[in-house]
Amino acid sequence: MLTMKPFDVKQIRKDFPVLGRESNGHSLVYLDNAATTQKPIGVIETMASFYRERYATIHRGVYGLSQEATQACDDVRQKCRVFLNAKKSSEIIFVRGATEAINLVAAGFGRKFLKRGDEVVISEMEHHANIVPWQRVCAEREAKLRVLPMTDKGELRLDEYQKMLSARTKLVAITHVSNALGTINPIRDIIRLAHSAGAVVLVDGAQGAPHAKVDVQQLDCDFYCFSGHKIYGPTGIGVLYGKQKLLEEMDPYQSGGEMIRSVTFEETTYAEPPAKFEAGTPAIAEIIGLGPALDYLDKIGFDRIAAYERELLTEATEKLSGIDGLKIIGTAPEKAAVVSFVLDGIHPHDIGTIIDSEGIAIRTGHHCAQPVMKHFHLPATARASFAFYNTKEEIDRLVEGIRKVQEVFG
Ligand code: C6P
Repeated sequence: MLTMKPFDVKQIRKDFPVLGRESNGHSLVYLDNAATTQKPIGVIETMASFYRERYATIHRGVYGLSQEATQACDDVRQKCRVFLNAKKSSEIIFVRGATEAINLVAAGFGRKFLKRGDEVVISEMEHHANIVPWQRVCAEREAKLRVLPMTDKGELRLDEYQKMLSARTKLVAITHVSNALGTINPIRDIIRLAHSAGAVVLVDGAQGAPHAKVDVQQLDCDFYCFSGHKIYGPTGIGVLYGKQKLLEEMDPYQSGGEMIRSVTFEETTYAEPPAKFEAGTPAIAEIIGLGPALDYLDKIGFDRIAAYERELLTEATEKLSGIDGLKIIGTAPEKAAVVSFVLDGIHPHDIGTIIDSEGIAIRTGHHCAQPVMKHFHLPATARASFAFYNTKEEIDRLVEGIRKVQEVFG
């Protein structure tokens, strides 16, 4: 039997320089990983050395420096292909992040293929980035936006989903993991059912890709997207995976340099994917910085990441549940390491502010998921979201911090 190498979190933390700093006179406890993750030294140094020693534009230069930068970006596209197990690297589109990826599909697929009376299915637990682009394109195309409800535990109602799907359903856009609740959705089933109704599926992987191995061929999703900054890489870079055939059929998103084959004042023809969707000079240093982030995840391995994060989730859930007056929001059996909670009589913003004075960083608010807040009749929650560099001692610090908050409000 194969045994996993022990998970040495102390050693891992040494790779993330910021984790060694103080905040408000205490050692920093960073628990806002669903918003954005910290960067390993390899990412920081790769970007710095690119700017220091290797910086140039890509695709356009006949000179060596530019060719080197072009090769480095092509190598990262290839790494992204392997990361998602896409068939071809032309199915990997560089975007600014998950938000831009979803807008790209709403514009490039939605505007072109949605017709009056067609339906787009999203869910009640979507982030605004996977609601608003669909609302806008449905209004423009006179299509109907349908919302798959969830239970009070934060699980999608698959019974309702089956009833909702019909020949009118053109697209299903669902999050892999909820940012506000932590629920891991059964996306394989969701994709299979959508396909049997003839719909294409976009999976918002902003919170999924950082926590588990994604295999787009096995999932058979039509689109999958994620943000680099949530998987230990730079901001300003993300990935949209799309099936080659769909990318060829879709319209481009932005127009300008790089995305064309030929331009005259009478007519423009477009380049093949991925260039067709990558107008303008890309985020070169950020693309290059994404490479070592993917290497880092690969080195640790998603089996170990998932197992360790599950331990953190279990421990945090048990310890927080033991606090009188604390209620966890989002109690689905399949969860990523995200714990949203509220405290009796205390506004989440006060929780966030007071525990910040203890050096603990969590997010408070509606988490860009106002329909989730509405479901639970809440204005906001406090959210602790964990990464594989967090420790059980940090969970204890969070618990102590929450007890301090309760003391202040006595
Ligand atoms: N969620 C959070 O704190 P961008 O901003 O494009 O990198 O990612 C947008 C996005 C899309 N989908 C989901 C499920 C997300 O969680 C996010 C970003 C952050 O929860 C910022 S609101």
